[in-house]
This record gives sequence, C-alpha cells and structure tokens, in this order.
Amino acid sequence: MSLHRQVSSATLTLCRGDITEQDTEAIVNAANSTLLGGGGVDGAIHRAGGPSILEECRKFREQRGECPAGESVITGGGNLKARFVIHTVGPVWHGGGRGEDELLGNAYRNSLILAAAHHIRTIAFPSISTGAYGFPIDRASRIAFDTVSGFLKNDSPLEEVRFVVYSQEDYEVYAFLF
Ligand code: AR6
Repeated sequence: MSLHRQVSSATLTLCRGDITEQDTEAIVNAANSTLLGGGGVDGAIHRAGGPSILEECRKFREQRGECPAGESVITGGGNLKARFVIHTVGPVWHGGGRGEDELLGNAYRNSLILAAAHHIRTIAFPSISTGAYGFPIDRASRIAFDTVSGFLKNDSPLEEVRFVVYSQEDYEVYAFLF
C-alpha cells in the first residue's frame, strides 16, 4: 500500500512499513540529543544496523557534544540496506508554545540538506517526534509534508523522499495530505 505525488522532479511517497527495511540510499533516525540510542525507531535502527552505527555516533559526540533538537548528523548504514543513516533530533512536545513547530521543520530540512550534500538521491523518513516525544501527528505530518515539499521545489538533487509510517492510523493522517 503506497501513495505517490510528484513535486518538481522528485517523487514523494507514503507507505506503511518498517523504516529499517527501506531500500532508499539513506534512512532517517528519530534520535535523541545523546545520539547514543533509545527506543522506537532509534532502537530498531541500532538493532538492525549493528554496532558500527553507534561507534560513529559516539565519535560525533566526542568531537561535537550533544546534537540539539532540529539538527542532524550522518553515519554509515552498517548492516542496513540503506548506505547512510541521518540521525535527527525532533523536539519534545510541550504543548506547542516552545518553538516545537519550527524545530520539527528544522529536523526535516537539515536532514535533507545533509542528504543533498552527500549526493543522496533517495531518502526515507519516519514520523519524527510523534512517538515517545508526543508531537500530535496531524500537526507533525503537515510540517513534514510542507517542509519536504518546499525543499524539493528549490532545485534539489533528490529523486525520492519516502514517508514511512508504522500504523494504519498514522497512514490515514498522512494520506490526507497526498
Ligand atoms: N519503522 C517506522 N516507524 C516506526 C518504527 C519503525 N521500525 N518504530 C516506531 N515507529 P519514536 P520520537 C514510529 O518514539 O517521537 C527514542 O527513544 C512510531 O510509531 O521512535 O521522535 C529516541 O531515542 C512513531 O509514530 O520517535 C528518542 O529518545 C514514530 O515512529 C525518542 O524515542 C516516531 O516514534 C524520540 O521520539
């Protein structure tokens, strides 16, 4: 089950599935500022990708410290099909008055900028911040969709951006935007 939409020369895709199984060149991790792993998407990626991803994350931490909300770092994909993992930190939801919308947009945009800088043409995103971090999915999906669409309209080298959602409920929320 998937939906597609053309934005400039790129395809936006929506599908239900497991982010760790995606065959895009890069997948995005919904990480936390420590970059040292956690539950949800983060746990699944480190489990499936193996220890080399955590090693690289550790090196980033040693060199640059914690990764603030809205920013992203890139590592190899270890044992995953994807060659790269872009780890981004979404905002924790505090009711919407603490810059959460902007930080979530930054998380998507900075991941796309990093992907483009590495000549990545295909990338898959999970629904950042809408699990443990509690961001309402209808609001988050609109930010995800608008930020990615805006980026693709600006002459980007990306050919496909895929939104990978886990549940049928989340799929239906995103499908509304397609
Ligand atoms: N594939 C695709 N989507 C998934 C998968 C998967 N394998 N597993 C969960 N989801 P979350 P966050 C969905 O909590 O809200 C971690 O502990 C899930 O249903 O992974 O950004 C980190 O270390 C939800 O809709 O990310 C941080 O501490 C969405 O992915 C914190 O959680 C995001 O859920 C980050 O929280």
